[in-house]
Amino acid sequence: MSTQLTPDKAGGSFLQPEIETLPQEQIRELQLARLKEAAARVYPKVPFYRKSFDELGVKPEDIQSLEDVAKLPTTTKPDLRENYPFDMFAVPFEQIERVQSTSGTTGAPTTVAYTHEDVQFWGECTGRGLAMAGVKPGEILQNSYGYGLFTGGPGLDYGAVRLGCIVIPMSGGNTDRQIRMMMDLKPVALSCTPSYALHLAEVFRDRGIGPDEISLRVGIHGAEPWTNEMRAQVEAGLGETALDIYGLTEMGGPGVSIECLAQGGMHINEDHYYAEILDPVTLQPLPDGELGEIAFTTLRRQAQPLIRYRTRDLCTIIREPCACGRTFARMSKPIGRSDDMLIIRGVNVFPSQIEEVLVSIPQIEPHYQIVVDRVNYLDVIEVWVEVGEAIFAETMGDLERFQKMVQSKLYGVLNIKVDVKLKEPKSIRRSEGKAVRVIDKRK
Ligand code: DLL
Repeated sequence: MSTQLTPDKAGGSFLQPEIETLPQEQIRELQLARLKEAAARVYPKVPFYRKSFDELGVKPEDIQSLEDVAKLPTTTKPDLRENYPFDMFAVPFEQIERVQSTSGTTGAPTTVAYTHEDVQFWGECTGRGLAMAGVKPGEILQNSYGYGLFTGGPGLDYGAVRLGCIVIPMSGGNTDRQIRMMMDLKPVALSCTPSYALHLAEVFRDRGIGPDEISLRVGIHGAEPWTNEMRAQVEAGLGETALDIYGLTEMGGPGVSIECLAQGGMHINEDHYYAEILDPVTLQPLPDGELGEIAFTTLRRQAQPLIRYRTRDLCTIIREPCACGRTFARMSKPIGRSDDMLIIRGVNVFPSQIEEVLVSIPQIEPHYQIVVDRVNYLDVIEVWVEVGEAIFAETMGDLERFQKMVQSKLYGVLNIKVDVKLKEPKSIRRSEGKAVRVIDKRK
């Protein structure tokens, strides 16, 4: 039996219109009821939460309004590491269906566990995302997020199953095979990181295949920060509408929030997640519209519920109605992570600010690397940028003038001197998953 979809007002569809268009007041009522349940679930079952609730002198019954969430303790990545691998579980092992994990490249890995129902809810969230992107039952999704411990591959896969579309479980890498499948099976949708989407676009271009010969209509790209300038390049290169998707392992993976075809921020699945923007220093909740760190409470998860998990991602919450007709609040593209912010000679620099400048210069390819070092006690920042074939063929003097121009554009935005190093076409390593943009040698 194929899933019945209802059109939204932006060209996509609602998977569950009765939930996705619920008036904000009713969403808040639902969230309060589920927040009370979540607090009541973790307090007796997770020793870490019993201890941290007790330390603050708060009991689950103290939650009488959504604002009372501020009385509850926050949870951080180090908390999860200390309780690795099993101590955050809130159900017996017999009820757990699977675990996924972070890569652990920056420390001990953190795991997330799912009951059968948690997995169904996960598919519901990503399935809504595919529907809002306009994918229909019977159409084909090429899923090029990594399968395995990373949540990207399985997360989108469960969404495709929920929606009833056809999934090609490509996983990441093996670009030749990706291209072959895309040309042969003609998927309408592609899911992968934005940096990998750009790489695919580049390979198509090198093989003389134009965007109009590619069957893609829509791309669902996330798992790393990317700018709207980068979005424009992906759209032009692949001939698709590129949408953003956000999530993190600790919250169960992709699908915490997803963009609709109105492309004005990502709708938070508010029936599953309660979002707050916190001041990263005082940890006080900030009003809607202000930039801060987004924290989430899982409202329905059984195996490993988390209360006020501090993501470190910096963004704003948008509550104005969206053109698509969804009532779920949206979050803006994260501008970066509070722990990714580079402090160069006292000046705060986000990699996304550098990306915005670089991608706006047509002669530069959208592949770059930021290298930070300390020389004679002074921070220095180099930005390696890859130039296109045309500019690479120019004279030394022209290249020098070009380099100065890039440098001064960066100075205009960042207010610090950046050393720009021009690199040959195709010399910067392409990513197959998440791109590593910053090498900080000071650490
Ligand atoms: O990246 C889950 C995911 C898979 C999301 C596929 C979207 C698509 P982690 O590996 O745990 O999980 O990394 C989570 O990645 O805290 C953000 O810093 C960053 N991130 C994820 N999505 C976005 C996005 C997956 N759309 C961390 N924009 C998060 C910016 C993102 N940053």
